[in-house]
Amino acid sequence: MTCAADAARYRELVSRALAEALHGADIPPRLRDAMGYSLRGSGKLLRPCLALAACEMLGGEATDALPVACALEMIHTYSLIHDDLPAMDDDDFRRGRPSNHKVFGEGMAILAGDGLLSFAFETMLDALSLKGNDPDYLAALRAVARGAGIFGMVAGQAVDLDAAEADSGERLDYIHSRKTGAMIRAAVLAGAHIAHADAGQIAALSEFGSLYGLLFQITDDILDVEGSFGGMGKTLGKDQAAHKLTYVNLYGLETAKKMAEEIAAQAQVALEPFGRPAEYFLKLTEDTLRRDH
Ligand code: GRG
Repeated sequence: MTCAADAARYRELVSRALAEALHGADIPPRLRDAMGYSLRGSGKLLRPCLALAACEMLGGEATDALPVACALEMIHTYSLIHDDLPAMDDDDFRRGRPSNHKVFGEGMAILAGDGLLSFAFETMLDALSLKGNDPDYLAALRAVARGAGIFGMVAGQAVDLDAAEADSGERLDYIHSRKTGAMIRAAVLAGAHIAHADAGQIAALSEFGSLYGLLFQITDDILDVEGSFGGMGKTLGKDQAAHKLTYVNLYGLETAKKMAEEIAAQAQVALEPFGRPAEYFLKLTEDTLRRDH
């Protein structure tokens, strides 16, 4: 099977499972609508795909990682809903449509995010229970919790909120390794744990996940300058205008592009221990370097 076919299969699996996740849930209809509006938007499903691909690369079944993959997308979606709020990044558009709070109001958008975060953990705990509390499955949950929480994405967002101006590369790395990188790394590690990865495989994939997360963020910063609304589905140029701490603002566009090339090469080296089965990740790294959305 080709990488593109794998990607399409992963997306199909995750989209279907996400559509079913809230179906018929006995919860307030407007809350369900607000959660579903963002969860079933036109996101790339990157984090779920990373988890499924890591699991399969190490000989596991993609379906075993599916609940965790869905949970990753729920957590990612909550973070986007909250990030778009006026108190945070104040964005009116996301994934090519009005942001959640523009449609449902700020209060309901906050609750939709809260609901998705809690539901993500409920989804993973139900799966853990079905797996007889398998310690590797538990390690996957822990990786997700760590990536999403106060040592990961929330920490990065907290520091970003206070960093108005582009100042140091150290602070930039702190923010992005947590705000964007931690969930990406967690997705790869979670899939690997579910496939019962050994310590060496976890170490190599931790390195790959960190490098790939950094590549994703640098290319996101580049696309904030060079991308289009049609491709990215959100307002662009805001970071530039606000002199936000981004790779482009700190190092300049050309240097940021060179950095992306170097990080992509390092990410591919980190995959060497896995040989041919790492083809999906090798191609993904290449595609991310050249991405326009
Ligand atoms: C609210 C705790 C909290 C955190 C918010 C994710 C995030 C942290 C903020 C979003 C803004 C941001 C960091 C953008 C840079 C990279 C990024 C995460 C882009 C969005 O992810 P994609 O491109 O989006 O995977 P889709 O829509 O495809 O899912």
